[in-house]
Amino acid sequence: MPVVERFQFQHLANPAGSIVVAHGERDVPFAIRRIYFLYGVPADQMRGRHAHKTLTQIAVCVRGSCRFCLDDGHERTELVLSKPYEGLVIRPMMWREMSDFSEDCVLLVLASDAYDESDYIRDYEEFKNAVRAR
Ligand code: T46
Repeated sequence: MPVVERFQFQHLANPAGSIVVAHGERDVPFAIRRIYFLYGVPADQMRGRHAHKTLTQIAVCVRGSCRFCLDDGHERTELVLSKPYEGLVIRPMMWREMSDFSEDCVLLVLASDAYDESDYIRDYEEFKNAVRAR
């Protein structure tokens, strides 16, 4: 799997404005079991700093922008999300860090499962060891 996997939402634009649409299991490659969004994140804050064992997610900045750093244990890549119709697929066992949130940033996340703290790996060394053990 590539480290960076983008997701194009269906984008219906006309002079009256735009609509962005996604159907779970049809467009999005999983059943959407949860959505959440981050907003009001101060510009000097970093979030994430973890990987998930099984969760798959798609993150999209529906307003503003933020920087993602993705790390699969072998390769680390950075990118900026800034388009409300361009998502980022984050597969299991991908370390992520989010930073440089714009003041108006709203980061929407579609998730394949319910919140479960036991699915998180929050220690980078533990993450690297888990990747090595695969
Ligand atoms: C991810 C990135 C992109 C819940 O109780 N339920 C939830 O559904 C979520 C997402 C979080 N929480 C609690 C757990 C923590 O006590 O909210 C607190 C902050 O969560 P966390 O530090 O994990 O937030 P981020 O912004 O570092 O990470 C979040 C998601 O947790 C994570 O899955 O991939 O956004």
